[in-house]
Amino acid sequence: MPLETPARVVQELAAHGYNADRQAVTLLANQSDPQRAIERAVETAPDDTLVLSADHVRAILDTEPTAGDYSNSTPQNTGSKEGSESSNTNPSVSTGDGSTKPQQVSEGSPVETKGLQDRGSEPASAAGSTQPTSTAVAASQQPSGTDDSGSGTSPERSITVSGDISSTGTGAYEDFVSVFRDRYEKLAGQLRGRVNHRPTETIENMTPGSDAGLIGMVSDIRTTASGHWLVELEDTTGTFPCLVMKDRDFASEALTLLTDEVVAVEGTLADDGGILFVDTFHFPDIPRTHKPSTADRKVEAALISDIHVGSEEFRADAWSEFAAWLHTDEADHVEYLLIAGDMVEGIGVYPGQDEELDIVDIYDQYERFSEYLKEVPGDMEVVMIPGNHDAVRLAEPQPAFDEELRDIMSAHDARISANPSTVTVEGVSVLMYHGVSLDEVIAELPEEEASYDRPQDAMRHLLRKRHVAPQYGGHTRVAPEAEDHLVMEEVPDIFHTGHVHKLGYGSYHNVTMINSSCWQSQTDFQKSVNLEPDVGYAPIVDLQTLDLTIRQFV
Ligand code: D5M
Ligand code: FE
Ligand code: ZN
Repeated sequence: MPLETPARVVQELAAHGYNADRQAVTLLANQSDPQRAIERAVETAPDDTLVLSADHVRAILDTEPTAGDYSNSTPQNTGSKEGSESSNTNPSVSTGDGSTKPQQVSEGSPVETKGLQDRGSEPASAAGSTQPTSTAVAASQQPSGTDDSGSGTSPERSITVSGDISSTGTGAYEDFVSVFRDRYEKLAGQLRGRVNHRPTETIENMTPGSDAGLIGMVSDIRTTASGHWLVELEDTTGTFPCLVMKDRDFASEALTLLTDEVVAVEGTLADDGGILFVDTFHFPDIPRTHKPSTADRKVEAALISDIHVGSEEFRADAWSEFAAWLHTDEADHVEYLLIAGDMVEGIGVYPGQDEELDIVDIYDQYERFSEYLKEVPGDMEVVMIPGNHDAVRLAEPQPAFDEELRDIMSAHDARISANPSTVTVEGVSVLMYHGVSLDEVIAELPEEEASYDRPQDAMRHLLRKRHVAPQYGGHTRVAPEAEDHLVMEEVPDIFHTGHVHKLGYGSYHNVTMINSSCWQSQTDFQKSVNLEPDVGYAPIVDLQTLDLTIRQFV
């Protein structure tokens, strides 16, 4: 394994049971033979050392005739550029100082003067108008792609879809163990290079009062009698209690935690060693340096969800207006249609649903949906994933529609994939996830952190946790699998969800977030839970610039 990057040096040291401070890691990574330098550093470390210091590394390098000259910080090998970059590119650390606030999207010159940063609760400033409302929001930086194709000679379309699972889970206890173990491994891997951490079993034996850090899955969160937060973190060696004092400026971070997410903490062990007083939280997070990819030509995608065909409240009028618009010159560049679940209303989804069904047979609902899909121009590329109203298992990840349903929906030759899936459209990666966990995030977090009026806030928390459905056992059903397919291993360029029937958009560390409203008026059930849906909006993304335009069709 090449060891030219700090992350790899950290891994190698961890394999020997050591951490090192950041400067020491950089010194080792800059060696022409990092492997040998690490071995020497480890061999000569004092017995009780857990963390290798830069001084120690310098001392052994000074006695090493072929080692680099550190008084002159010239990189020793080609890996050192990458090394020095990544040593200071910690993804955002949540210190409660506001550093993880969503990045404002106003940078890119909104067309309207309302100062659209991200989308709040007021859909359609032009509500009531029968014309489509158009609101452009620049949600990205400059495009990185270059248009060398010349206008009029469009390169071929390119689209790939990944994430389609063929379920391997048996539902056995071992599958739950392996899915959570895999989650821990994947997310701990994202945190390891950034935190000086030890396994919990080692921390239990450390000197009381010393500094310590650990990476764990949140197994419990409770308030103490005096109003502090006690967060129990679990890793593969045990659990350890971590106390967040209520008067610390980052204490509110504890309120954003969900059970089963993976975080890292650093702090000081109590005098009796049995608890860690937290000084900092670290989330897997999206690196601030993320640069979204863009298409090489002018091409657009419409991102929608929650069509609910078969419901009495399905808005056929709005749908047909949208489909008709797609045939107009204005929509010439809209070549892709991404649908993030709830194609149909389904049956037996909530109590009393049958009284509001227009079509009572689930297959007839898909037949009708297919007819509506045919209104869309035949040359559009369509991608569909299921939602909780669709006829696939509820537990996530939800597999793609089966053969019978694919046959019914074959009209458009649509790409049909699992929930969640990543679809890469002309280089732009879109993480499509129906969004059932948004209910959970909104229910668990304080109102100012996540609400139905601003689904993009809940989406931002999922991005920070690098997991689409962190909490197990509530609204979201997680399927036992060998692997956790719900971890965001790669940073998406666009995060597309639906489910809550509210329009919301924004940008977080240059990831464009879009929650795409619905095509169904308020149901009695939604009335009973006070849900006022946003109906008939189509967010359109320019894939070359990542600018977003919201159109309304009611
Ligand atoms: O979800 C539409 C919205 O309605 C979503 O935010 C959840 C909410 N909803 C749906 N079912 C329930 C139940 N049983 N309790 C509370 N809230 C709910 P959709 O998936 O389209 O039904
Ligand atoms: Fe829905
Ligand atoms: Zn839904």
